[in-house]
Amino acid sequence: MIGYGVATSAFQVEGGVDAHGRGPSTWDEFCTRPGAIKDGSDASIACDSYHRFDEDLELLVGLGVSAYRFSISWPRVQPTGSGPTNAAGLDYYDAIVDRLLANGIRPFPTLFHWDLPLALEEAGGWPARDTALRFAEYADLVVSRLGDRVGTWATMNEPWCTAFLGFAAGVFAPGIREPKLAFDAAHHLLLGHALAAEAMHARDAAHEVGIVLNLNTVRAEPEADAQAVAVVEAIQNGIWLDPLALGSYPDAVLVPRALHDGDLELIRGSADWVGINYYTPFRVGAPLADEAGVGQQAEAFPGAPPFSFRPRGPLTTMGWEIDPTGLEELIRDVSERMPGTPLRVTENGAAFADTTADDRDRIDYLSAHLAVVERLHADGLDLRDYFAWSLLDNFEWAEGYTQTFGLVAIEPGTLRRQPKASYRWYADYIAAHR
Ligand code: IFM
Repeated sequence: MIGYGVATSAFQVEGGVDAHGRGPSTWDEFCTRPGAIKDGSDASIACDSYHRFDEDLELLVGLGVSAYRFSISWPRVQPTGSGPTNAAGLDYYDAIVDRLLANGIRPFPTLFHWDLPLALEEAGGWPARDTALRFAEYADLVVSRLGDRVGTWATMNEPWCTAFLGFAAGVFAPGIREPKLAFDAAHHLLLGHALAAEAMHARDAAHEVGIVLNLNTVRAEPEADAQAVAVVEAIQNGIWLDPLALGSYPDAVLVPRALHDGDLELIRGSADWVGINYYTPFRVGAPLADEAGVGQQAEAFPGAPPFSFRPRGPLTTMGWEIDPTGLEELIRDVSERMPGTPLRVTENGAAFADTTADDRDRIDYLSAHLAVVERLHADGLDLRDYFAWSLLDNFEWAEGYTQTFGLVAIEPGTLRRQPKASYRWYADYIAAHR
């Protein structure tokens, strides 16, 4: 049976960045840099979910979800990323877990959704091996507190974004453009996942520890450079799936300098399940004459010969092509590359302008993608959950508040939650498919 849920992440919804001993994160700092966030905003208040979890819970109950995917803020739990725990931070998530369970909702936490404690970023961040070790300690301390009630865990969310948008394109925190560091960061994110899984399993072998990846179906336009297509595929998908499934890095990518003997043996087989975040396929074409093929996103694929992304309409306001067949191809591909590994769709959704609360375009998007999930599940693929992104309109990273993915809008100023038509539609869908 598929579990239907919704997803959020701590930095995007919580706010309360100074509350009860939370330390600063790399994203708090990144938001202060002129030009880093499109609308000059930050996430200091966001949806204020830190203080309004009651309201969010009411929305979750109204939807009838079987699971809620949220993330735990590392700097709230361990303000400097190592050393003493902030008791108030752990208490906060402990209460969330209890309240979800009391309402029949399975807590589905992610341990790292990009908000690295700033002290760790200043000590080298993910390109430094020590960050992977600290992550495993943090994972262990969270599981030691919540592990009696939480059985399924995600370690990392979309490590590609942290590594390649953060260290190659430089458009995400920490805003660095040194591709070799991106490969080192990628390796340490995988290593951190594997070390955390080891520590969590040592506490209780029954914990199901997975990793959430933003994988993409990569489509080649006729004039595309084959090597560019291979590099895009390898950096988006293979650099994560191959070490996890095969214990090796794909030929098309630079082998990280950070690789030590024994690391790949540790990483191989370390994911009890894989979460797929799918929004759009990537269509790779020849470079465009006016920009020599190097757009902001192309910089996130170091080593690729010049190319351009050529999304075909219809597009969401993120400029992402809408194509549910890409989800089907992707899930089939991942299930072949990771045989026997349960899969989940851990994020899927769309940003639209939402000029009225009647967001028919989002309903169409979700229903088309859910139809794929139902079909694949009926075909016998081991697909366990589907999470719509997102419960709430929230802080969309470098896009600030300019992109709205929520089933529920947030009224500016009052932060009042205003369910859209898609919220009611999803509630009906869940009720009909339970
Ligand atoms: O908002 C993000 C989320 O944090 C990670 N996955 C993609 C979403 C939409 O861009």
